[in-house]
Amino acid sequence: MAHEALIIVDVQNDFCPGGSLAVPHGDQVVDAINSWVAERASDLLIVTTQDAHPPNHVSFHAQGGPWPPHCVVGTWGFELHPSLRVVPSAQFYKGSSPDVDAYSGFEGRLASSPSVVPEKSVSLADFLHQQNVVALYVAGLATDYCVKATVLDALSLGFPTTVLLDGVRGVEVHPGDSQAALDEMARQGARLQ
Ligand code: VGL
Ligand code: ZN
Repeated sequence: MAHEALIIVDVQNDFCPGGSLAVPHGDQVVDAINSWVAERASDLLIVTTQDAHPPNHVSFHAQGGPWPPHCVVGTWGFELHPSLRVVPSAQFYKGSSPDVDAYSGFEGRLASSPSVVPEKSVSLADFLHQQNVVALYVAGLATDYCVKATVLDALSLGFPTTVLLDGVRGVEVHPGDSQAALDEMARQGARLQ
């Protein structure tokens, strides 16, 4: 049977206020996602993605990368926000190898534990195809990085894709980055809802 799926991108403690790479008002996406899911018909497939970095990840300042350490597997900051009230059908992890960064959820791999993510395990695209997913909704953090990359990959794979505007927030390293990201997603064919 054909399904629609919601991809919840990186709603992790480190991207919320109090975390090491806090997105302003990042925690506001949690209520928005909970409400949206509660109002949906039950045939919605839900998947989560998580940034799942080792302590020496290439994107961290100590390795010359652009970010403070964040979402290190095994830490509180890696965990999904505790108020997120969803039961995902599958959880995908990305950025697991020390020397490669990954913004898009489509670089994520299915694993039963985030500390062992086999490079050859099922990708998000494989999973969505196996489940006969025909359209996607995307919410989460951050609008101007991982949400944007995930949405652009979804569109290139041919999925009709809707961004839930209440359910996304951006880092805004430069003011206007989130709006520019949304404009780019729309230009590539995303529906903004
Ligand atoms: C992200 C910066 C670094 C994200 C991940 O989830 O948008 N941003 N790593
Ligand atoms: Zn990261």
